[in-house]
Amino acid sequence: MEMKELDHPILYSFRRCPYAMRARLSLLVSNQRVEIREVYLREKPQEFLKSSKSATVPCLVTNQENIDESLDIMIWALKLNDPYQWLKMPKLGYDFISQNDGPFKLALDRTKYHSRYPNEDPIKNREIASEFISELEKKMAGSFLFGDQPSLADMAILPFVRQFAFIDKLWFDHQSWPKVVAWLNDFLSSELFLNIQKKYDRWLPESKTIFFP
Ligand SMILES: N[C@@H](CCC(=O)N[C@@H](CS)C(=O)NCC(=O)O)C(=O)O
Repeated sequence: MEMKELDHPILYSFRRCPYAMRARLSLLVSNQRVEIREVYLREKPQEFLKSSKSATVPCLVTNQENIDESLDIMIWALKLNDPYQWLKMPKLGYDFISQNDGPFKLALDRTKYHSRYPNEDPIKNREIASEFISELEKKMAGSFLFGDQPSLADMAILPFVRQFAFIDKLWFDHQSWPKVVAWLNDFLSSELFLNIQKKYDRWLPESKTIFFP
């Protein structure tokens, strides 16, 4: 099959997905322009399904490869251009990301979507998720995990902490993790976050091209 050369990579994205958020954060900060295609997960377009092995967003299609994991998209973009040195972080940052993507996300889903997990106790799962937040609180070295500048770990984890916090924001804000609360609130009001959360119409094959950033 003949493949058309792309002028820009294509990002299949979904506004509210925390994995897609972190991909957009890195693409924005590294200023890697992509064609953004907003996918509705309930009605995934054929073009997306042909590109994404896992049928999950985000998925980045370049002329060389299809990158189907959000963390790999972050690293791909930052290796091209990392103006704020997000990649410069201690190994512990990668451990935090693994904990986030593994046990924390598992417990978060079992808290937030508890009706999908009738055999799971949402309170117990909220406690498990809270242990991770408490660990972040302990390690918070400044206004970010490793000091006063954000790293890959901050940006890879914040969209998930946001999702956990918004299950019950009042409850979240009243737990004994003030540094995490400030870290999240600063992120939510940042230019960076506002710029990755612009709304796009659902992509259809006949849609006109929309670039991000
Ligand atoms: N490991 C993937 C996971 C991405 C993921 O699970 N995305 C969700 C949306 S937040 C998804 O696309 N789910 C497929 C579906 O709901 O059909 C990554 O990091 O990119």
